[in-house]
Amino acid sequence: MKLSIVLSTQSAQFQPVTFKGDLEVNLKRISALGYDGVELAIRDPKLVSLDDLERLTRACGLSIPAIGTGQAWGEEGLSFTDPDPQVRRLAIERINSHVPGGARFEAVIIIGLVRGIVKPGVDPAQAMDWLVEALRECCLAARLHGVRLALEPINRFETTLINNASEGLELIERVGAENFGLLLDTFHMNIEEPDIEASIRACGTHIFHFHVADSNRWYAGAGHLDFKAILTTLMGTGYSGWVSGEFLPKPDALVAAERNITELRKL
Ligand code: LER
Ligand code: MN
Repeated sequence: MKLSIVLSTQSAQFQPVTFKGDLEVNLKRISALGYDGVELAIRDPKLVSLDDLERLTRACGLSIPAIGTGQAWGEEGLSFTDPDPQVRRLAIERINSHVPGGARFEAVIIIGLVRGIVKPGVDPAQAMDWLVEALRECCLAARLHGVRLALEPINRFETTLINNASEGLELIERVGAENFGLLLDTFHMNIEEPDIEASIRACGTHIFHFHVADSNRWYAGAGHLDFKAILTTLMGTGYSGWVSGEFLPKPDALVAAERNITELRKL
């Protein structure tokens, strides 16, 4: 099982980004704990140097399996489903601007909250149409460079668009792109899925990336999720991707990261 953990390349409000702050120091810490990779949360690729990221991660022997993009929503309000066409255009361009990084690191580009929410006064069917259109455009741009996109079903308290695995699978059908799949996150699944293992099996080969946090969004082992059953089921689908820790830095980032990897390696 290839294990990674989320690291933000810049400061952000989103709480569960486990590591924030000095990139070099954090990469060294993550590598020393035994992680194989680091999932980078990048608000805007213009703010980072791919050369520097490659040099720094290589020096620590870390891969970059995925790039998180949600800060474009959290910090700037960009989304695929905003009623303002200019905002939708900027969101599409922002996601397309992650493609060079995705190609260089063979990283999946994550479509989390940048999909947006159904804003007041917007017809939900219209929001879905905007979402499908935007995803088709981004998938096409990414496909030319062999890059994959993964949409993350996110719980109802954070978005009204695509909360669970079955909605994710319907969206995959509608988008109809080979390089489009799902990112499943155990924290969201614990809220939304009637049966976590059954949903993992239903998503099967459409799973491009996987986030772990326990039921309380602390590290694996801190809550009541059965990670043995969850990860056995995931591997049973033939999944050969990454299991990436995205949890609250509690009691602090280092302790959480250390306890998470200890728990998961035990399985
Ligand atoms: C991001 O991966 C995530 O899980 C969301 O909760 C973002 O708000
Ligand atoms: Mn997540």
